[in-house]
Amino acid sequence: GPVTRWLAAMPKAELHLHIDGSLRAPRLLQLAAKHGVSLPYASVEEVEAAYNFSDLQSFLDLYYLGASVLRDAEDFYFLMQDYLEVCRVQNIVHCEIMVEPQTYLPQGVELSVVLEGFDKAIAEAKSGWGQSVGLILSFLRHLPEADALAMLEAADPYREHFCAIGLASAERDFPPANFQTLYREAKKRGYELTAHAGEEGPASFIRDALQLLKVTRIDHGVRAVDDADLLQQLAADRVPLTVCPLSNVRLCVYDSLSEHRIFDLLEQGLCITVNSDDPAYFGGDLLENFAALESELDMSREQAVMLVRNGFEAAFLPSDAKLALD
Ligand code: ES4
Ligand code: ZN
Repeated sequence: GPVTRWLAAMPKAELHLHIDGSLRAPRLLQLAAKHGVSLPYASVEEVEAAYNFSDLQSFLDLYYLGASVLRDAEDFYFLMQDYLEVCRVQNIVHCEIMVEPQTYLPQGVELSVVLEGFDKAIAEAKSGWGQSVGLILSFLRHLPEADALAMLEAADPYREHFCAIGLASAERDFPPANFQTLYREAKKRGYELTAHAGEEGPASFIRDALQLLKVTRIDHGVRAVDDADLLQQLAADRVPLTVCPLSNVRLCVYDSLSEHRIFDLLEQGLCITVNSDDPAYFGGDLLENFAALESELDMSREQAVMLVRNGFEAAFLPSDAKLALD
């Protein structure tokens, strides 16, 4: 629609993007063939037909299977290059990308290899068109906190590569309370702090992420609608929520976008941002998420501008850098 066409040319930020979730079917099949990894798919069509999810776990099973084809620095270079090309085309001038190094350990891939590939693609995008990129060191909550702590330490030599830490994967059985030592250790090291909370899990997990983990931003956070006091606190403190509309529908958090409460949250004064989460799996990049808000929820120009501005307000950037980008 007209609002989305207008947004296309506007500089935007994206703050909630799992790099493994940007691995598209053609690249997935290419890398599987390169490394002789057998997958239950014979074609792009078969891959995409499998992306039909009933909940978060049914998605995560295919997400980790897909990420298992990533083996050497060249693979990580191509993966990052593909996403940064989307940033260029969609005018996403600043992005914060979640990297989940624990995902690659079963394949014997170390963090140094991952960052070698990512760094090359990021350096090219920075010098090529001035792309701004932050990396978020994101941990897998279905694994023990001790594993996360070991990865946090393994990342110490690469501290300057990351702006923040995050917490992803299966939420419901793995509450924020399990990761208090991890977040205390990360804060000591000077990382910014974010965590997935209130996607499939209850509003109380958002409270716990704020109180126990001391996060300053919440990934998803849509279940805050169930807790009026929490909504007031989120609005008063301008705690950003990185909302992912197409993700929420594809993972059945909402039956359809028409039931999404994103504009109620925005009107209540919360710092709501729009993001694509896992665009290869959920059917759209950032602009397609905005397009869906326009077609299904009648997003106005005023609402669109607030969402875009919030993306820069919520970014883990020094305030002077934000003004330069905004
Ligand atoms: C994720 Cl949508 C979502 N939720 C939690 N963890 C994730 N990892 C990748 N995508
Ligand atoms: Zn996510």
